[in-house]
Amino acid sequence: MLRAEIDGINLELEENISILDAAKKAKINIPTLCYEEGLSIYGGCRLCVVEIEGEELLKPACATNIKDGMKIQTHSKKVRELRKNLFELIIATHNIDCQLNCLTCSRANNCELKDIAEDIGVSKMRLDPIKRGQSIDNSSYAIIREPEKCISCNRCIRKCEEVQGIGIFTTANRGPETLVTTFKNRGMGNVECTNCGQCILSCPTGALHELYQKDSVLDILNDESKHVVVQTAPAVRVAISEPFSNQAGDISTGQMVTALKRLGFDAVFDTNFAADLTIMEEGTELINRINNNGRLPLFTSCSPGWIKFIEHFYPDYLENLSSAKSPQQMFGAIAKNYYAREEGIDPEDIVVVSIMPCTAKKFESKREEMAGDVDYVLTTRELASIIKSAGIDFLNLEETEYDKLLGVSSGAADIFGTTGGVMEAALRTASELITGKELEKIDFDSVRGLEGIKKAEVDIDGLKLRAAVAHGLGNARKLMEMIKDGEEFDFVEFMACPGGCMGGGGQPISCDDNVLEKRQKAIYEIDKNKKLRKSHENPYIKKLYDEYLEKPGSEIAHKLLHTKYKA
Ligand code: HC1
Repeated sequence: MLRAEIDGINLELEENISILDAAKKAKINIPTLCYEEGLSIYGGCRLCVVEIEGEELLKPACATNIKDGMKIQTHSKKVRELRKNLFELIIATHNIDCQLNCLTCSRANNCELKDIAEDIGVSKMRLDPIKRGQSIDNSSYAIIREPEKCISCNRCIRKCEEVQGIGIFTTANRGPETLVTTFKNRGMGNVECTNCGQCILSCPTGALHELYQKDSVLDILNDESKHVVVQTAPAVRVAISEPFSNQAGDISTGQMVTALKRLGFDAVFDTNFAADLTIMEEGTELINRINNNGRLPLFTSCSPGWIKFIEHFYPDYLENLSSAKSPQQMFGAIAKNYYAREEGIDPEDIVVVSIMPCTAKKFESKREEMAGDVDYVLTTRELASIIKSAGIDFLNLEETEYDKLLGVSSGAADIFGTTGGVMEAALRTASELITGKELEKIDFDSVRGLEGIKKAEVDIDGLKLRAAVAHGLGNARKLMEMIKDGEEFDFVEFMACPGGCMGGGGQPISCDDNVLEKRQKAIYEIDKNKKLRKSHENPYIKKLYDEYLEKPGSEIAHKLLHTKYKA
């Protein structure tokens, strides 16, 4: 044990703890900018400097470990003055003419710079911002980069490289001219970006944000000739309230449906209905591949960031991907065909809008393999912003149920929103369809939790199904290497984002360190409280097959719900 004193508070601390972490234990906030929990220490911004007794130079708290007997001041006069000067320098290299641009900035409502300026006590800027003449990168269907707003904190670089295992960002130039850019400045749409949007969650300034489609959706809602239907992804309902309440883990399904109705959507449906449908199609494919010596392991195909990843880095394994489209795309196909027929609406007049926790879903909807199933994709953040600007008091809304035909789903569909959920949903259905018996225990604990790679062997009446789950592309790469090295599985769930979709790049940006745990708990809570907990028991899925699709894997199901990815 070490002993140290921080701001007059005596602490007993374990070895190898940074001053920053030790201060947190003493409930002392030290401002940081380039630091992010879970990423390597960069120590570039120096805003977290502290004064250590007996040392002349101030030291960065994130990069300096506690030594026994240390006496530290985190907010002395010397510290505060240096922080102020450093902050002004950082801001000068960041073309945030905040007075002009704040109103339209993507981080206007939760700006880290604004918070830090307040913490440090900056009241006026003495330096003029340096304009670097960088133009906006809008080469991607999912993510926009505004280099003039970048302060080179390198968090996007480290997130992309260390967590996602990709590394599309790099730095160019030196000193005040330093820039974060992509390889040969080619643009996000022309490098190996998977569109996962994890960089957006790390960017403190709004230099990275999704490609906005808010205005297009508002315009289409005003077009009387169109029948506009909306679908909401499993993970949106456990995060949409965060921008209103500043608190994670609340379930707001009913309020979200009410808000969408108030915004003027003609029908409010659930992606979860299509998640149940996915289980029927993907489960059938799995059983067929096992019974007919098909290519194994079967890989899930619902995460578009993961699809882009395998296309870029493991094209030899594309045949392992399930041919099932993602629930988002299946929903669009069913809305424009079955729903159109049932309601007597010309499919040309149906517009499908998705609300997704994911930036890559924007890209997915534009893929040529998807044939216009979905017209617009909004992130959870975009929906929150539309709700706010419509003056809707979200937290106090009454609850409404989804519209019926494509709005009823099982708990198995709800858990799609967390890592392990697709696997568990598939196991519930596959077990019962193979054995013809009701499962005694419906929860598959071995695929739950936030461990990066999970493995399980499930005994289905003598059939030993070897399953694996990976979330976050860094873990996906590790699991792919295990598979390349000969480790054998039958079915593998891959999700591009840490935590699965609940941690998607389109979710509200949270400062709660436990946000994923809280959202995950909420997802399992929804599942636990549902009467219907298995995809194959969804009566509206049965109706869809009886009246339209015939049976899982039928010719028409293949035409509408399946696709093939090319390298
Ligand atoms: Fe997901 Fe999916 S679960 S990919 O994580 O299969 O985005 O939430 O909508 O399509 O259902 C995302 C979430 C989502 C699809 C489903």
